[in-house]
Amino acid sequence: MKIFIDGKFYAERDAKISVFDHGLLYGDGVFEGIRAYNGCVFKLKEHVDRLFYSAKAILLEIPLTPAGVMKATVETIRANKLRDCYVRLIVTRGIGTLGLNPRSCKKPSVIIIAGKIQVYPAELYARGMDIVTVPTVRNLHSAVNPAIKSLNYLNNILAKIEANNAGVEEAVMLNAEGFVSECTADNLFMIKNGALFTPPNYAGALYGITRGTVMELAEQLGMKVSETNLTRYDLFNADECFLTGTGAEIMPVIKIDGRVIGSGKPGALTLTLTEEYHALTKVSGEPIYK
Ligand code: PXG
Repeated sequence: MKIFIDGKFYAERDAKISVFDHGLLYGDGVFEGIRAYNGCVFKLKEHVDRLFYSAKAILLEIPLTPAGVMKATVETIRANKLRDCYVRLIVTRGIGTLGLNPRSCKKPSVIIIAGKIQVYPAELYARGMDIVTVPTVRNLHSAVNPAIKSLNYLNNILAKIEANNAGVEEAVMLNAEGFVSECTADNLFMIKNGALFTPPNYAGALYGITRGTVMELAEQLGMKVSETNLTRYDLFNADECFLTGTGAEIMPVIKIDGRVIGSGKPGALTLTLTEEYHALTKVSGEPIYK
């Protein structure tokens, strides 16, 4: 595996960063999780744009232009001769002193890893997921805005541990007001009477790229799409529910906190949206091999 660090490629065992990097010391940095399908990087521009928005929000100056980051991403995949892969794009604050002051970090680092995709088993997509609400609430937008895809994922990791301790794979996270925000690494959607609903960013949701794609696909299918506050009651009484994320794509949810959702099977509109999503991943994206 060849890993991109600050403009050079390194073999896996030589791909190392300093213990004084504030990405390690404080989780000070931003990242993206991107996917390539059949030789094309899906929604590359959207991911790179979000990386720059996250960086701007934490006053981190990425030492490349957006076009430069896109080019480096494609080159990293090409260097690894991959066609279907998962890409982790990371920008850390860089090497500094042991104090948290970011001004001690003179040069942010850009790291790009193109690797295998970790996907849930096919049976889970066919059966649908059982999820639970967890005690850890989503970060306040007035504290660390959940729109920032930062290297500081403890909020999500705590929720993931709580879900795993309850014997399930994913968690519904609520915000401090008790409204639904999202899951630990996926956005959450519900369908009621043919209309699609998902929480807004101010409820603690990341502006997910898959979320945006699914909202567009639903509109093209003539569905009404709303970004609105949702309660657990709304989820329990939904006709269908699903998660979206670059890794998971669209995962049906069939049970929440012991309440069966809809028929207890992946819903018809969820399956239609999944087919449309897969079709789009096959025909769009930035070509890796021109
Ligand atoms: N919410 C959160 C908190 C996320 O981290 C999503 C929603 C979905 O966003 P996209 O843009 O992917 O549709 C994410 C992104 C992993 C992993 O290894 C998962 C994500 C990112 C990076 C790694 O499971 N999810």
